[in-house]
Amino acid sequence: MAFTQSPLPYGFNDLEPHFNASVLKTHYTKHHAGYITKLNTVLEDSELIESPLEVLVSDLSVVPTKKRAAVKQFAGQHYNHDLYWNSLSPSGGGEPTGKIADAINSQFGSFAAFKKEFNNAAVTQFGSGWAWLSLKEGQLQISSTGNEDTPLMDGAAPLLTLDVWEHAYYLQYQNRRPDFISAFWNVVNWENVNKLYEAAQG
Ligand code: MN3
Repeated sequence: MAFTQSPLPYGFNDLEPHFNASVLKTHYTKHHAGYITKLNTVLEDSELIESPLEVLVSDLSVVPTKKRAAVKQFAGQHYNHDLYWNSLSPSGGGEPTGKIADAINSQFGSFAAFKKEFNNAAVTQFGSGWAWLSLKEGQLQISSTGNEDTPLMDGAAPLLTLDVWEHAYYLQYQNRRPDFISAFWNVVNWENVNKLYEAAQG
């Protein structure tokens, strides 16, 4: 059983006008799908193709040295994009709800302060990468990573991510990454963040 792409949990048009259909369609059908194809090609002669994705991403020691760089790249991208699609929702946006709202308020002081710190991580990530909200040792943490790296590699549980590779926004926002980040807050899937937060707490 090779790695497969989960269906996008909404239609390509459903995040308009914040994220337009051409951005989503190209991103999902070309970029994300392409990473999965490449991951399967690298592992086509290996039992590792049966591994849970999280295992490959969090522990590369199971991968033969000569395949390690490619697996890191493509498995990381596959994992990150899966979380990214689930971080977005047509009925998302607005203030956080549920337990994550309480945790954000108690740790960052307010949603506004949290948002400012997350925005800063997303804007200042130089070049291609990701902005994150994760849970590590019971604490929420905001971070950014380059390329395909993820806080999962560092033992944290990712809860929310924003793809800040140019392919994620250039078709709609060109070089205006801050406008893309502002648009993101209109479609954040707080329900999914809460689900992952509760799961990460065990
Ligand atoms: Mn991407």
